[in-house]
Amino acid sequence: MLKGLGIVLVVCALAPATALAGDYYVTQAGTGTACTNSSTPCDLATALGQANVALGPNTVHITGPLSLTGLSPLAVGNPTPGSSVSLVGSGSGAGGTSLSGSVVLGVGPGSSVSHLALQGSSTALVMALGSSVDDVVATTTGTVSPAVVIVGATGPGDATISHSVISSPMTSATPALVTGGDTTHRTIVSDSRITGGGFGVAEVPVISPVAAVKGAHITRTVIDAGLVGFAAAGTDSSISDSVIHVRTPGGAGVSVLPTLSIGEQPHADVLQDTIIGPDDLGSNGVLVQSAGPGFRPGSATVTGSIVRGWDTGVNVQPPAAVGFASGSATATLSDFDDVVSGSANLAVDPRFVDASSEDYRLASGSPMIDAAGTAPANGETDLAGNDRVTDGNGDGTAARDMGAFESPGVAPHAQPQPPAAPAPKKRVAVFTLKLPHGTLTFGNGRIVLFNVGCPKRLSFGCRVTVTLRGVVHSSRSRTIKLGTGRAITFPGAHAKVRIRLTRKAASLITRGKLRKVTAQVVGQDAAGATAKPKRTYRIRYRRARRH
Ligand SMILES: [Ca+2]
Repeated sequence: MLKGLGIVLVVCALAPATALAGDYYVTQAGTGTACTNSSTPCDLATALGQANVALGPNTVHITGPLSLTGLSPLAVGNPTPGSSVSLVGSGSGAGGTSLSGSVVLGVGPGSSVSHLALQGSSTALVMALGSSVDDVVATTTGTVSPAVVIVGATGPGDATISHSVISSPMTSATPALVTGGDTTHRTIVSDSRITGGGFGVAEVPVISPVAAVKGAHITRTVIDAGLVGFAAAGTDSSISDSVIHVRTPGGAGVSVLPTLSIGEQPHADVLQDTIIGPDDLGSNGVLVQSAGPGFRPGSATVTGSIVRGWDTGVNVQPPAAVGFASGSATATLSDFDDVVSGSANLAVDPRFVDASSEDYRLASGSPMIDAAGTAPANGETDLAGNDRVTDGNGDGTAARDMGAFESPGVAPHAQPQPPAAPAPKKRVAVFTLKLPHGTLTFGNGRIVLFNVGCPKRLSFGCRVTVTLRGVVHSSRSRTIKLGTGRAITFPGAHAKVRIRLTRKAASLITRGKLRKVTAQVVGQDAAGATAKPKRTYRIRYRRARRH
């Protein structure tokens, strides 16, 4: 990948020329030499050669379909005279501009490329810090080079990639996109799609004595990767409003790499993402790798995300050997296969529209809707371009949905009108119960059921509601299905049980006939056989109030 550095150096070595700044024109049949005249367009290499060395800013227009193959590296921009070049193709799709070869384009600082397709037998696009691309399809057909690489040890600005498609073969072992940064500049990716066999996106770890390298910011992007979706090594990497889909056993959605201990601690923010794994042993939704001697382990925060199909949702890797150190991670307002400790995390079926066809939008009634808090959105829209913070459940409060997609807002439900003359038997007493503190974990249950044992004598008037981490599960039966998975953990401080009884039933309590009920969690194995109840809690009423 370091061969890409040569592209920028070639740009710098070009001799200054006397061409005027302004617009340059290219067509498939262009043969002129005065490229600033649209009536006598040039070929691409000639136009870029003139624009790169003229005081700018300059724009190279490609008009009409253009297809060039076997290109040697072409440079866009030249920092030496202080000019910038915008190369504007005639479209990234069929009938647009298509360039292919070995290393196809190198984009210098301050310059940009848009509306074209690049296909490289090795790297297709090399970008300097401070350059940008928009509506570019960059593909490599090789399996040993990234499709796109960001290079440059210092600014002058961020490298930005928007509305673009970056892909390498699924048989590739290298990242599709290798990002770059310095102490003040980073790589910014938005509204794009990245496909890679080994890694989707990888940041180069700090392997030289650099105090801190800014991490990539990725938003509203789909990463479809073989082994790792996003390998993060910057001091403030982030991925938000995005989908990561990893397909290889043992893979990871986001992996935070250790860096040299001389640098700042690497950190990754995982915010409002949907991270889907291969559902196999040893895979990790978010992995914080341990660090060997001389290296520093990173940290990760997971917020408002759906992390499903992983052996472990959030894995802070234990020390891999003697002398290794572990990093840290926190998770809040997120949904996992198994409940992860933290604040307001869930382990319930997110109810995607159609996971089998990889449609990870939320179905109507999904428990992910409005479950990720009322904090302001990262950006104005979700991955699909819909408004981000909506009232999706009609309770009158706009809140984030978990995951990359926000459900449309619905009109607040009308407040129920009290009946004119409520029958006494409809009135209820509500008792809020609380599970004892502690953690309850099942290692082999495939289906976890929560049984609240309404005593038989009260079964005529017992309705059970279990509120687990803010999500209400209600049933007239005595069994509530809470989720599936290899294991499920109920942190006691967040699990509440409500038993709604008729007044007649409640009178038994007020008269001291019943002082406690039993809540019971039962594991069920893959064959459907109900295992013995793992534990039974005796639950005492903490308080009672009448409604
Ligand atoms: Ca919402």
